[in-house]
Amino acid sequence: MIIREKEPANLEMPFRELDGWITPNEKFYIRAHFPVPKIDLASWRLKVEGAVKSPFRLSLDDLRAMPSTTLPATLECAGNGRVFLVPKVKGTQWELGAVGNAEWTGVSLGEILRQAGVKQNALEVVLEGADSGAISESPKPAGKIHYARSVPLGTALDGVLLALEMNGAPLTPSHGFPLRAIVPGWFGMAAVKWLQRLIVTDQPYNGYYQTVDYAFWQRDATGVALVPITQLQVKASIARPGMNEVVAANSTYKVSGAAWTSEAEITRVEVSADDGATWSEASLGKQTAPNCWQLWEWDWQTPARTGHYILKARATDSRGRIQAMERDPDRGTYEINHCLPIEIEVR
Ligand SMILES: Nc1nc2c(c(=O)[nH]1)N[C@H]1C(S)=C(S)[C@@H](COP(=O)(O)O)O[C@H]1N2
Ligand SMILES: [Mo]
Repeated sequence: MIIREKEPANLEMPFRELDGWITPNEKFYIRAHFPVPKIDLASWRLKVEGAVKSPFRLSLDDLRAMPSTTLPATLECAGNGRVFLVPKVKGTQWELGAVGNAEWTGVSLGEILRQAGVKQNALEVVLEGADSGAISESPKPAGKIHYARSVPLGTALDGVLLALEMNGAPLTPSHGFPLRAIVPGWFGMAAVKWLQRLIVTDQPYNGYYQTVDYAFWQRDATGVALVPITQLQVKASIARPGMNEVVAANSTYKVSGAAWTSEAEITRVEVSADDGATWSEASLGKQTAPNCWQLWEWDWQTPARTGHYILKARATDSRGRIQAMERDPDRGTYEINHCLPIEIEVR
């Protein structure tokens, strides 16, 4: 793993090593804002509170005794690919590997909310982690805060898994043991780890990681407004060749990678070996599932002429959304899904 930060651990998978639809746990990127919280399992409870008829607490055994669901989902950090932004921006300088696809097992959040009885005026559910710390950059609240994020009630009732396991093994401390949220089709920041509290609110939640961080400028008929980052954006990413790789001239090179989107399927991946002048269609891997990436590959007849080349990949989804060639500056330091240039050397 590539170490982006030692403490808290922020680790990236060398994306060149992508070699299967499921990312093994030890290769799955780790993103954390604060150190892994110490959790005493004997006293740990998931608290369910706020705009509910009967607030309650669940122990780990209670959760394990509930009906369980297993589903695969792709998680991508909203800052994945940040190293490509020009000019350079602040934030973890992820290359391509802050993304992975895993099978998650746990309890549906909807089931828990139905047990608590959501009140008529409920609007959102705040997912709060047990980790906390002080923010260093302004604007910032004073003192320590917990990592927290919200989802709209509709998503909470139907589209969130509270996961106990990742690829058939209990979550590791870095990935959120004992319990984390998985919001399929959303960027990673919604997948709150070390869950300790679910708070049903009757107001929009304006927490730090919802408004100051993990937000972008959205333009519509009313003008421009800062809104929370939510769903994954259509994107194809090149695993091989890797950045600055040397490729043999006059040969066949299997260019490969993965592509993903949200609430749609990837219908097409194209690859360009001449910085976007011409495109060829890649073949898509057979394994797919909703809100999961799809692998793809393309046989490149490498040129006879040696030198510097730029590869790009471009995905299209079943809703007709095509990956943009140019960066949308309103996305700030997040949602880096324009076609990224992979510079290589043909020798
Ligand atoms: N409690 C808590 N949950 C969190 C975070 C965090 O810092 N604290 N980071 C989020 C971000 S930004 C991402 S991309 C994912 C990463 O999940 P992973 O480390 O299991 O890959 O966790 C999310 N959940
Ligand atoms: Mo993230």
